[in-house]
Amino acid sequence: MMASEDKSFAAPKKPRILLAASGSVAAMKFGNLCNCFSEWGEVRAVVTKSSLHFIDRTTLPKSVVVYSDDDEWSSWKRIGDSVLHIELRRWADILIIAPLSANTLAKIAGGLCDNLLTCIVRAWDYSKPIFVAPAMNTLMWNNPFTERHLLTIDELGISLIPPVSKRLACGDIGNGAMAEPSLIFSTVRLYMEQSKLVSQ
Ligand code: PCO
Repeated sequence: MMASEDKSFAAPKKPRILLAASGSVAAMKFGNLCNCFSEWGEVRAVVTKSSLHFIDRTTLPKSVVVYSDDDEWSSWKRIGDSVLHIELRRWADILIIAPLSANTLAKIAGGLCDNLLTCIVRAWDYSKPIFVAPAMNTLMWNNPFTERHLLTIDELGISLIPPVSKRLACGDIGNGAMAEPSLIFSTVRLYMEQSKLVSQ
């Protein structure tokens, strides 16, 4: 048998996708995003408190378990009990944050970890990929902090799926809208297949 041939009978493992939403109006598309990824991998979701303003829970597939800050410490009573942000980062093959708000971008770039999502990022094993799809008002996107923060997260090894120009939630027209869920899905899937992190 050739070394490269796989003659095992085991079903190929589905990629374990950790999908996260932070507080931007674009979180209204989170259900759509979860549906795209659920057809391909095993999906678990992490939501921040602010993202919950925009997420309609009824749009999330039933198979997707949703974790929020309240879950982080509710199961922890004593040393030896599991810590949720560590369990989730061990479980995941990849983390995708879509939308990534200006605030969560700044927190990640500054190393802050004050909620479930930022604790996962701070505790991340960077041999595994993270993708982010920012979404924010054009002036926030054009603010000099954004470039500084993007440079910093790029150095950490986080991959960017850039925002696009269109009419935003507030009526402004310009860059800052989250990339379409279908584009986020195809970008991540292509990456995982090309880097052989998942079988095709
Ligand atoms: C706030 N921010 C935004 C967020 C970025 N906008 C978007 C799109 C949505 C509609 O297609 C809201 C998803 O425009 O990602 O608008 C203040 S202006």
